Amino acid sequence: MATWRGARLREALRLYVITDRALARGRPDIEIARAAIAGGATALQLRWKSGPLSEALQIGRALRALCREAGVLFVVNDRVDLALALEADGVHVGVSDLPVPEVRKLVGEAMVVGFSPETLEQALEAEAVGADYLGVGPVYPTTTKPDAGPAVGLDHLAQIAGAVGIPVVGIGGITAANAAAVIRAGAVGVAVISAVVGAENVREAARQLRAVVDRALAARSA
Ligand code: TZP
Ligand code: MG
Repeated sequence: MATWRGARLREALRLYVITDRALARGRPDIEIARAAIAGGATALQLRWKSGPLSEALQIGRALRALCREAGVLFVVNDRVDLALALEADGVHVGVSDLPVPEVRKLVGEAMVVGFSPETLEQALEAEAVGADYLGVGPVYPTTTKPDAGPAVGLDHLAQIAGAVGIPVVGIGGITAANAAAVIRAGAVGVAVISAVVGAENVREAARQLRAVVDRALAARSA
């Protein structure tokens, strides 16, 4: 398995698209993923919240193959067992999932471990115990994840991104209209569901977002 660390991981976190059946307008996850990758998605996360795991495994295998072929980081949300079964590149956990040290014990060193901290303290702790990247949000209000809590805002994101050495992606309510501000706050990329998965033209939505992120990153390093 190739190792996604350092600059390679930061590059892979530019446009992080997360699957969501409910928002996909009946289109299969694989179709959404193909279009998102064609538009410039650099990471894809399988987010499976309900339904049989056997089906998640089947869909995940197709997504896994697609991402491998395209050189896109493939991450599984919440489920370490599913990530291992799919030989995913990464697994992403939150404060209600298995703690990062336990996840690391299970997945080994090669797999990327992402974590969603709710506080600066949790962010620093996650870095200390070996998380590879952080997802911080919801940056803006979102209805996609009902239990995500109120928007944390750009200042919270900037505080965490400034305090840790690992890459941070912003998540929650991010669109092409507000993604540049997320990058200016210190994120290496944006994680999105509705802005891409819910778009009528998934490829074009991904292309626009990717262009905004690329431009903002280039301006930051100029
Ligand atoms: N975690 C924090 S906000 C969120 C998740 C999974 C939902 C992001 O979805 P959207 O549609 O991009 O706001
Ligand atoms: Mg989770």
